[in-house]
Amino acid sequence: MPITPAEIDCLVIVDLQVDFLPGGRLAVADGDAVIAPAEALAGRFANVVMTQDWHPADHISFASQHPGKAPFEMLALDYGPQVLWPDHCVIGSEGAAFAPGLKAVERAQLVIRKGFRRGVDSYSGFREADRQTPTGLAGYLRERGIERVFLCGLATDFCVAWTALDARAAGFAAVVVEDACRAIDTNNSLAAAWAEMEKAGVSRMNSAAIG
Ligand code: VGL
Ligand code: ZN
Repeated sequence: MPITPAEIDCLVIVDLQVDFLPGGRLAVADGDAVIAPAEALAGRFANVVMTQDWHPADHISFASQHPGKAPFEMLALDYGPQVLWPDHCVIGSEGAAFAPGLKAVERAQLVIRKGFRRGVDSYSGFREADRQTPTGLAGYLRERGIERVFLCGLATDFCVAWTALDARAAGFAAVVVEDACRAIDTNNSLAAAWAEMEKAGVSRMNSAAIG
């Protein structure tokens, strides 16, 4: 039996942005395959929120800011280990825009931008990488009476996973819609993310089961 999204449910579309799509600056393999299922899901939920990775040009997560470092290397920062990335989703750039023609943008009631502080990354739509600074999303969802979030978008092992984990930490039920996500998978990150999500009580579903 498919489950029907109700008023307590919210779809969270994570970072469906040009730089994460094929041809983008931090392209996720097969990333454009999530567009159709994400669009279909957006039409089935009364409540839709999107996140948008939104970095200043000199963001600390960019390998280009650390002489001698290359993308996908790790660096110890004051708030913990940080993967270094190619420059991506720079504020106002074309790469930071949502996937061209994405109709879900019209369905979205809120866009949460994250990672806009130079010195702190934010994979999660709820809390920055210092694990302290809130984005405001938990309060927004609570005020709207949301109890369960369904997550889709890019990338499964980073922004989708961290957002799902923080949804659980904030007291929401969390469901990752697997066929509507794709992963970066660097340094075993996908398996590690799923292990953490399972431990935290994040469930997984296919979009065919929702509607
Ligand atoms: C993401 C790496 C860096 C993501 C964002 O959306 O998963 N990954 N910034
Ligand atoms: Zn980023």
